[in-house]
Amino acid sequence: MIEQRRILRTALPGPKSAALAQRRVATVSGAVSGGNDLYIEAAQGAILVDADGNQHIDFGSGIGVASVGHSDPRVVEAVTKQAASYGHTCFMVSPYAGYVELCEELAKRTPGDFEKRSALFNTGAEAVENAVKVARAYTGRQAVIVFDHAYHGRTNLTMAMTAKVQPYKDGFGPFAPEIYRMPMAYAYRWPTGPENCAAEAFAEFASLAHLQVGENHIAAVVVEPIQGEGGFIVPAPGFLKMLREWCTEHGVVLVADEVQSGFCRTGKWFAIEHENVVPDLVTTAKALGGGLPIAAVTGRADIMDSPVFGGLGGTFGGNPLSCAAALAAIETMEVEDLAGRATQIGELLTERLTALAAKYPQIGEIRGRGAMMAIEMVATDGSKAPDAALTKAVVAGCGRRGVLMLSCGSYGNVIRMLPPLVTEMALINDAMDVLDEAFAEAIG
Ligand code: PLZ
Repeated sequence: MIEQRRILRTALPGPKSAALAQRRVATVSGAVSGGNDLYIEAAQGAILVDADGNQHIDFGSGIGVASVGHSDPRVVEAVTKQAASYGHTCFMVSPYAGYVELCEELAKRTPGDFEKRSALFNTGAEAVENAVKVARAYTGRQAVIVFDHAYHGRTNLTMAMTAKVQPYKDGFGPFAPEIYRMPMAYAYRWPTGPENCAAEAFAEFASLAHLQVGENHIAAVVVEPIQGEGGFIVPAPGFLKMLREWCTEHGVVLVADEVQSGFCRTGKWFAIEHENVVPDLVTTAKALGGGLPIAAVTGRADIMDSPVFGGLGGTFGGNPLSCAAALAAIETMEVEDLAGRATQIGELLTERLTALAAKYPQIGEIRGRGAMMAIEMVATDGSKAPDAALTKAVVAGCGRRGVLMLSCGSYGNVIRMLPPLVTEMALINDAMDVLDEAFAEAIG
């Protein structure tokens, strides 16, 4: 058992981590993204133990994956058992129960009380790609609508769907065609004020869709119910509902990309439920696998069954180990009421962040839902100019003190908080104390 406590035994990074960082430079592509130089040797619950024995509080969860906590006992047991039994047969060749059982769970947990079907994949990007394939097959149309600040992945199609060029798309074109980007209802930065945001963003969307694309060419609208990499932007209330109604009116498939926001993270099984909106398709990954790679597209049976037989698949999609892990992770979410825990974490985070914002006017906005919370750093002159330098300094200051925080946002000025949903409140408080210290140090 790893004690759920932050412990610093060496300067960071310690000698073993530093040595690994050197070996990395000599062997890992310099283009692979990197955060810190702390090499992890063990992890449990909300604590990461590095190669030098330092214990860090994990506020990133491996980018929203470890919602059930690191090394969740149910996941460990299920994967160990599965590995000893068989590791891979390929569902398309020799099927097995785990795949079917996971599709049953997905049908049960995702929004909508209609008949559903799922297909399983390996990564979030692959799930998004397949949702687009399905929507195109179903509608016989090609165009796909995405939004400002969107992140959907790094494959060719999903790069086109992702908004930000640096670092995701730079030099990697040409990109897939028939992707159209529309304004996001980003209330904090909406020019005429947050109260007008949803209606005006939707009006602009509807106008652009009509004038520049044509409703009858649009296969899908793909939207993150809370934008992840783009800055934890919660669409202004009502915006998702307006999109839903518009999609229904025009026969367009509404895809909720819940890769980052799904599976209890926001205090409900899926973030879109907060807006009482039912999408036609949902893409999931990350937390679904409890640490193993797996992804899914789930939705209306008639839509999911519309591609030709054999049109969906892949060697590893729904690998037995990943299915076993996902079934165990879902059980933990249910039994431990992790949605309820996410709500509690969100309440404590909101309280602590509100106090910090009163102290540091650089915090322009606190936003998010449940255990998917963020703060946006801006200039203090009222201009809301993004302050990426301060963001970087605060994240680094947290890192030096043993709290792993992640930044995000189109302007790199958002600190996001994605602790495992099993994180004890004492650890949340400790991390918030550290965040306070890091702010004080960075501001000087
Ligand atoms: N859709 C909403 O958040 C992945 C990517 C980090 P994959 N987000 C983290 C990085 O720098 O690569 C994500 C997401 C949403 C799709 C994806 C893509 O999921 O499993 O990384 O392919």
